Amino acid sequence: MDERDVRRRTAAKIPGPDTGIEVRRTVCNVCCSSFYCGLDAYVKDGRIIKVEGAADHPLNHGLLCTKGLATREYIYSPHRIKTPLKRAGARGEGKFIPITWEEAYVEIATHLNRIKEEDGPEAVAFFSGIEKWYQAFLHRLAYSFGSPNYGSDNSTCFEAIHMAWKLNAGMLGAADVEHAGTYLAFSLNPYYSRCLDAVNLEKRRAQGMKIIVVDPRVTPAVKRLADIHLQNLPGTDGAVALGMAHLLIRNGWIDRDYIQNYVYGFEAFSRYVEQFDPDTVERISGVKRGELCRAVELLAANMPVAVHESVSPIVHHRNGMQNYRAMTALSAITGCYDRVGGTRPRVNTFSHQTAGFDTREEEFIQSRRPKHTRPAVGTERFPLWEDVAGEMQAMDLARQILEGTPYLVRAIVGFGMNYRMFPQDQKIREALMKLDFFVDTDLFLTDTAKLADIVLPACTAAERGELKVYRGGRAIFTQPVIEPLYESRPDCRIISELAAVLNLDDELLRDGYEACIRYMLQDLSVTVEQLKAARLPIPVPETAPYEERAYTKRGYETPTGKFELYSTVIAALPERYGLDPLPTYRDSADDESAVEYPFLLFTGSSIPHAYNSRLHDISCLRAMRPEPQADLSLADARRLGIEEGDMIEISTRVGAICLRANPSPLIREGTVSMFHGYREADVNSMISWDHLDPYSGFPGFRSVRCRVRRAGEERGGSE
Ligand SMILES: Nc1nc2c(c(=O)[nH]1)N[C@H]1C(S)=C(S)[C@@H](COP(=O)(O)OP(=O)(O)OC[C@H]3O[C@@H](n4cnc5c(=O)[nH]c(N)nc54)[C@H](O)[C@@H]3O)O[C@H]1N2
Ligand SMILES: Nc1nc2c(c(=O)[nH]1)N[C@H]1C(S)=C(S)[C@@H](COP(=O)(O)OP(=O)(O)OC[C@H]3O[C@@H](n4cnc5c(=O)[nH]c(N)nc54)[C@H](O)[C@@H]3O)O[C@H]1N2
Ligand SMILES: [Mo]
Repeated sequence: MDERDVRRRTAAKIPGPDTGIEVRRTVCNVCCSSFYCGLDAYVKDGRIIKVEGAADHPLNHGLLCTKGLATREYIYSPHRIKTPLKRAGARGEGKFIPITWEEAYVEIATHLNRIKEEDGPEAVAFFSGIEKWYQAFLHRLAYSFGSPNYGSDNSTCFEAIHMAWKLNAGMLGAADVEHAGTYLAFSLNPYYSRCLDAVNLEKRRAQGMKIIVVDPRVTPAVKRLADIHLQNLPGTDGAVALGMAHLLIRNGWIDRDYIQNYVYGFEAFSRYVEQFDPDTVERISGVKRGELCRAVELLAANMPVAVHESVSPIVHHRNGMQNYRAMTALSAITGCYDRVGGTRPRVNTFSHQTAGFDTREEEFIQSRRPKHTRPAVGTERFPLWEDVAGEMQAMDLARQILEGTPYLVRAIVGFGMNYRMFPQDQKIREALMKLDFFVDTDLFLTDTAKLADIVLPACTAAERGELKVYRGGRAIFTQPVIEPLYESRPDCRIISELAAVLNLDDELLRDGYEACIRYMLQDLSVTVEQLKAARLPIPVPETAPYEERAYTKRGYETPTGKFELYSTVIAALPERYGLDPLPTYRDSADDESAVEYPFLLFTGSSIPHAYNSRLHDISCLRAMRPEPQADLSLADARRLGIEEGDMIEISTRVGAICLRANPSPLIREGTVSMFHGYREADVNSMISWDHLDPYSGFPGFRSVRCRVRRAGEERGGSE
């Protein structure tokens, strides 16, 4: 082959000894909590020059979404932090000087150990953003340090769903889509948030599975998947579910045997749902009575029903946890819980993924849980929280820092912390400004990192090796495909090194990531060596096949051993909390302000090309929706004289922002939809930090009263 040929092959990125291009296997980690798609990185001279989906990977079969395809731009972003940094100017000024890792560690150890000595270990909180891969390690670090104050995105994401399941059935449930007759999907748009699920749902629909989508918006899922779309108002899912229960019970489309043997509180529940007749449900939720009846008929005729386990929209409301319990009640009264084609009980295997085998991850964390500490942040305010989540409810963190009650929190050790994920984020920002010491670890110098005293550079999944587990009982230990860029390090290495410099009595954590993984996998017959040598996730022999009703027969892990429609755990709480044992429905939006703030703002639906606050600076992705926008219905826009692209002001009792209007036929009248994550249109600055679900502490991100007007107009023109 002549030189020209090699040049052409190199330009075409063809791997081979002549071109010096090697294909190395890793995983895509942009959607850190959803899928870990197999990724082939084409590497030349230590640099990734191209990525594609791994064709032979059992999960994604070569597919990659827009976000994964931007992996190279993400890894080589000019905003990556290159070295550890130390604050040079005033806090928040964003001025830093580069320092060495050793200097950074000395600073961190000195400050944290001093604060611990002065005010106790609880005065130091450890907080992680949504990135999952190091969370168990950071949790253990907090515990070994002696602080119960480890918290994470769990304070706003998914964990309220776990709470609902735990109260009802003692453990998590997962919809068995593979065998369902009907898929009852409250809030479903996998085309944007869980792309691979969309592929599977299309296949299942072609095989005859019926799909009912409950969603305030008309989405690709509604268009491509739904047999019936119930377009409800945000936050009214509880009423819709209770209305379905009403119809199922009234028509006798329930499983009396199952109810009699395995359900607790059915009588009280069925009395309660009597009031949720289709007319009432229509009045509350906006779902037409005929549509509700049609949906219930469809699912009754196509059993078993699998109720979709949404990730967060259902629980991002002040009555969210209860709404979710109402949804899960449908599985119980139809006898579809712990059943093929219904909902299967599940336990997390590792790092928030369910793979069907057990690891010692939970023990890895809990064995270090400090005893006799002061209560973790938020756990007195939200009494159900700690038992389920095993961490602080960070929605109370800003308040505790600012007020200093019941005790001082003076320092935060942040990993991937993004203050903008909090409601009324100016409060948590104010709290971060007030801290004696704040260290943040991230890939990028984010607005949160800019508030830190010390910033540590982490690396991406391509630059590290880690355990990943997969549905169907598979696992792999990935290998780095390139060296960590600049001076960045894998988070888990940083955590181990922190354990050492803080002089913690935790040998295992100090021994590093791999030693900890060996500990967690010790009961399995696969070895770390085998997992490391694998190109594809390999089967773990200890994976237990699902056995229908096995869990039911053993008795659920609830106080009564039954599926609790009436929660005995809630009933046992002191009355002052005012929490209901039945999955009662309440208006999630603050109705007192409905006249002044007539619109219902719901925020946070996933956009295809960004992941929360990530990827907004990647130009090829940003180009798809360059500016933040607010979607509102065509009718509302017409009434307010708003046209596409007009600047509008959206305001709530807490704040206001201006952004462009996107009148859309896909939105319900009376509602406004906005994506979160845009720093120049920070929707969370308008959502009160007190707008929280009293059961879970979750913020009501998706039902906030607001008003809308064209920007620059006097108040007279507003609505
Ligand atoms: N209004 C509104 N607000 C919301 C929501 C909503 O629906 N509406 N949703 C809520 C939900 S469900 C969630 S999960 C949160 C989002 O939770 P966030 O934690 O805000 O999620 P991200 O923006 O994805 O990631 C946070 C940070 O992690 C960093 N990061 C990425 N990978 C790594 C890594 O490997 N190591 C380290 N150290 N850092 C890394 C990123 O650069 C980013 O700065 O937002 C919540 N806030
Ligand atoms: N591309 C992309 N993917 C993501 C993320 C991202 O930012 N971008 N974020 C990740 C994170 S942190 C999370 S938690 C998940 C969330 O993922 P999902 O749980 O899938 O949630 P969303 O995509 O936010 O919303 C799904 C649908 O719920 C609807 N919805 C909103 N409010 C309500 C309501 O009150 N009731 C009902 N029935 N429907 C409602 C929305 O209109 C939307 O169409 O996605 C993850 N995946
Ligand atoms: Mo989330």
